[in-house]
Amino acid sequence: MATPLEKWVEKQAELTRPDRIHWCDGSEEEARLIIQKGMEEEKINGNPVFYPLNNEKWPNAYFHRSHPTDVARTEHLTYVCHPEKETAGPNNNWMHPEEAKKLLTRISDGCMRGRTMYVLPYMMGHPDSRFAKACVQLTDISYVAASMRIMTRMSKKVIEKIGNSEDFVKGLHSVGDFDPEKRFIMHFPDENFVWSVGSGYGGNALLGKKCFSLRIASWLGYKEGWLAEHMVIMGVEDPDGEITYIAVAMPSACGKTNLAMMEPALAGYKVWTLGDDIAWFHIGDDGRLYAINPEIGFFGVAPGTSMRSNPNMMKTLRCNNFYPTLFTNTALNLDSMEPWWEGIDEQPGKNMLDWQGNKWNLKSGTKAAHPNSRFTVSIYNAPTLSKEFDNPQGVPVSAIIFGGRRTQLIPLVTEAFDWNHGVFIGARSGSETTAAAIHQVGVLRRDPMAMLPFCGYNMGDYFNHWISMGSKMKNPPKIFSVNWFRTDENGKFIWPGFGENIRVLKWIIDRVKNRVSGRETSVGILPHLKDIDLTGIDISDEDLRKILDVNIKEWKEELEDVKKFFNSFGKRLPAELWREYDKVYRQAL
Ligand code: OXD
Ligand code: MN
Repeated sequence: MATPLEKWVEKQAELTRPDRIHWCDGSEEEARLIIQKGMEEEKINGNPVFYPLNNEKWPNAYFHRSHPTDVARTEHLTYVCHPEKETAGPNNNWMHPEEAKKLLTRISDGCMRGRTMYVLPYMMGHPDSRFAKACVQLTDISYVAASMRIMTRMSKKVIEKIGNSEDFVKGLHSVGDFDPEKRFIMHFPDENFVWSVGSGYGGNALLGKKCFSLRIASWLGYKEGWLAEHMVIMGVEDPDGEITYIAVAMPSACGKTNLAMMEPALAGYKVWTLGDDIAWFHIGDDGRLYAINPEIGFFGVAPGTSMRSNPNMMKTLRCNNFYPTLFTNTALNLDSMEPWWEGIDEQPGKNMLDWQGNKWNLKSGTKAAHPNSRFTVSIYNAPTLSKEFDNPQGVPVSAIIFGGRRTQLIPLVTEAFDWNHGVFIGARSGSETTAAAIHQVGVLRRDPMAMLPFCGYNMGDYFNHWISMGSKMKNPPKIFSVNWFRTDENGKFIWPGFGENIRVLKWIIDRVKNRVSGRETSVGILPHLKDIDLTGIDISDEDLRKILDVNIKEWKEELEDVKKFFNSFGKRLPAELWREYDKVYRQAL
């Protein structure tokens, strides 16, 4: 008798009609075979899916060049298909589930012809964790199969775990013919199902990541009393050897990965990495908030990554273990067969190809690597991996930080007065857009909790859920806002960032431990200048004052914009957030 899983796979195969079906077991040998198939048989735009790289310098690493139209998340083609539009909210594109399925059925008819369907069984979360979820994704491209094995706990044991149950998360993915006109990422939250066609890009095609672990999981969290968030999880060890766990929300390409594995510039501090993108939070019996990272890999932005900005990532990328490392849409040095990107430590070689495979040199006047070129690498390679990473309970979080890319206004660091004020800070957060999604780069958009593209339901309800989570915790984390990106009149960053950010984290930890007092302002609690440790860096008191300043006139403009944004959620915006808004607004007058 076929199991529900086997029946489901069979049904998808009847529609998509692959030549072969390969049930993956997650083994190392299988990963090698899949990559080999990508090098020798499968093609994108007439080119192999994978190229081998210099194994001595980049062990077990492979290069992938995507279809040129397929380089980032396509938010305008991403839909959340609740039965009611109102449930999806103004923050999501919506289509009725039946209509969406009809459309995708038409597009997917026979789409895997001539190809292999890979059946990928995987867990999001440690298999021993009661918060983990069993999932199965189908895909028709080796790149996605190989990437999913790096990013998730893929194993045939998941098939045994699912057994005869219908309770597993389903993902159906096909690259189709990469036609942007037939590209859709559709979510069916009530069925734990994601259907993605026309793209091989990580955020559109690795369905355990944004699609399940954020969009669908946020909906599950809303119904079941937990949170799925777009956050780093890190432990900061202080000179006494005590570790404080912190979760940090920042929009895409704002340096979350660098932060998660930072080499602190202050003596005696050490950062331990638990995750760079996704956190699932549950309230523990002790009334604290516990976080797990459901993933086991990094899908990070390559440009700007170097021994200066992120030495631990450079070591991670050059480490050899059970999992291969993939580079996507970087440039390629043809003499040494090494990946290259803007901001890496070495100069480009003489014989370079850009991310599209064209001859390139410094005079070409274009970027060699795509600004959203990526690496996919195992977290187990990281020298900073926390010893708590595989703890099925997760880690207790003492501080939540909301950040964004704001060249003006938002101070270097601010502490919320309490949980609800912290939720207000998260909800009003905005950031200047980057290349991680297809839209105009560098414009300010409100991005509450860095979840605007990832919240799988109405954000008004999501804010209510955050408020109610606070009321259920005896010991909620303190909430902060940070901004590393303030610029001066010449457009130069004022704060040095990277490993120097530990100076801000130190203040945050000192506040969590009640070691320092703060300065109350209308927008929150700010540090006294003397409490930011500046030993060993060259930043003037005047500059520090500037980035810890509260400019009331500018805040009034900001609040007007926040009001417009809040109004878009109508009655669903919680009264608590309007109360917090009014408090700040009144003081700013
Ligand atoms: C990511 C993103 O890739 O947020 O993590 O876009
Ligand atoms: Mn992300």
